[in-house]
Amino acid sequence: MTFENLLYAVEDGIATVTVNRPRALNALNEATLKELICCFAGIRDDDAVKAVILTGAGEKAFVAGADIAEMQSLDAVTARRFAQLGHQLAAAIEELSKPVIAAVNGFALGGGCELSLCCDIRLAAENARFGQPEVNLGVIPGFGGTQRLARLVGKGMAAELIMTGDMIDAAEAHRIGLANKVYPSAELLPAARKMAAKIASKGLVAVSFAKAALRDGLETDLSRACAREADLFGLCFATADQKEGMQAFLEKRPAKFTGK
Ligand code: CO8
Repeated sequence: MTFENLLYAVEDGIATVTVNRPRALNALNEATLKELICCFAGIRDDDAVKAVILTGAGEKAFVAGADIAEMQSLDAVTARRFAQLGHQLAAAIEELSKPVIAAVNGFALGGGCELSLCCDIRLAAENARFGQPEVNLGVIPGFGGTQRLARLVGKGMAAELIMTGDMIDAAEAHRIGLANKVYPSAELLPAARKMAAKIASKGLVAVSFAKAALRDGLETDLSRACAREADLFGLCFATADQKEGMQAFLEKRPAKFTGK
């Protein structure tokens, strides 16, 4: 797959998607959002891809938000459509059966922070900065920030970030649970690849069911969520990977998963 505003590479079953507009700190314009949606559809359909890393080009930014120059002239109708495009991308990432790791290599602001929130795991470089600065522009987060940030770090912390527009550094993001781990910049992508490879070595049907249970469970009450988990747990027993995983344990050897 080739794109104007993205770099795309697959190595050893791990796809790396790099938002590539460094001159605008990788800000998301409409064209880039459409390319990301198209890219994740391709990833969904490519059996060779087992895990995904999402990052930004250059040393300064993951994604510094939606493209303010492009957004400036939107009206109520076109702004809603733009936000819906963001939600379409969020759904493509969250409904993907493969794990997606955000490697946050600098500014993750506004739509950039929200993009990282759609990913399953966020790893941050020491120079990462997270924030929802929309109030500084007279708007609110429009790509799920008010919802996903509150679900991840709690309503009070989300309210503080969204209402003050303050940026936080990687250490603080880690402290509040927004970043899973923090690495020196040069170690971020190798660490993301290592984690992606580790997940890709597991039973991938189980990994996708775990992703679905986590995602769907947070959308509903505890008893329905546990029922969903039980359904998916049961379905695991229809897979070859369950048989291989348990057999391998009992035979004291590493499992050879096939993703079936
Ligand atoms: N949009 C467009 N251009 C941007 C953006 C952006 N979000 N961020 C940076 N740029 C551009 C700058 O205009 C500048 O361009 P130029 O060189 O042509 O003047 C270039 O990138 C470099 O930026 P700076 O010179 O400003 O670099 P600094 O190191 O001085 O500052 C900052 C870095 C602090 C990141 C600063 O650029 C900044 O504050 N950027 C804006 C951050 C922001 O407010 N983001 C939120 C945008 S609103 C949003 O995301 C709402 C999402 C809701 C809907 C989304 C649907 C998908």
